Amino acid sequence: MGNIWSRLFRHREVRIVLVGLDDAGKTTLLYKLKLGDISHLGSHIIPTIGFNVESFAHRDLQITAWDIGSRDKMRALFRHYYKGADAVVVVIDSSDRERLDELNFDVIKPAIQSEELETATLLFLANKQDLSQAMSVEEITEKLNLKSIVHNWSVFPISALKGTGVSEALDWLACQLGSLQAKKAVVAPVRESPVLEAASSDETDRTPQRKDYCNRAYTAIKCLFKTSRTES
Ligand SMILES: Nc1nc2c(ncn2[C@@H]2O[C@H](COP(=O)(O)OP(=O)(O)OP(=O)(O)O)[C@@H](O)[C@H]2O)c(=O)[nH]1
Ligand SMILES: [Mg+2]
Repeated sequence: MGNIWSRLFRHREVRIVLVGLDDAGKTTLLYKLKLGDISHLGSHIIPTIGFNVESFAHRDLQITAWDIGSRDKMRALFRHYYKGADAVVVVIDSSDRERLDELNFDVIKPAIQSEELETATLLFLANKQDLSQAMSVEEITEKLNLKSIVHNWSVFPISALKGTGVSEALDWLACQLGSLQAKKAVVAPVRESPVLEAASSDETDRTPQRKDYCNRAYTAIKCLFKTSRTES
């Protein structure tokens, strides 16, 4: 009985590493995940020298997240943090078109070629979506050639500063790392808002909603498949 109880309610411990270029928003994301409200931090988040590490619960996972400072010379040190990592989260400044090649060369390529990360999940976060000049997920996927990656990966649009998109991305990640609670959350049907339903007589107004259903259904199917493989 005790065994079943602890299997159902245990917090599985996982380790994730946040990487990217400097100024991408890794530390902002780390504290958003840890604290929820970061409005009081204001300008207290300064460029990271070395690393920050924080632990927090998400669904039935206990996540330890390592946020590695990414000024030029520090990027060579990323690989030292990869051993034992369940996932790598690549935080991208979506408003910075100029540095996508640098990101690919200095961060993404070394990560996907790293032996330590052969079985790790890769989560790409298109951060700073609150900025008007932010690139879309589609544009980033194409420019970084993400579809050629053989790892288990996905990309989500977020704003670490505002918190938008963060829980969806984290649910996807948790799901890939075996969280039963995250699986239930993404499988749960999205209720259609009566207000939206009444207001959107025009077919085109409903397209984003349908797209959302499709995205969630796709995530749920992938998630179910993944979890059943983990369980068997
Ligand atoms: N507009 C906007 N700004 C953001 C967002 N996330 C982070 N920033 C800003 O981007 C700047 C850099 O954020 P950090 O979290 O320090 O970036 P970092 O990736 O940790 O950078 P290093 O420590 O140098 O590697 C700060 O001014 C943040 O306020 C976001 O979602 N939207
Ligand atoms: Mg930082």
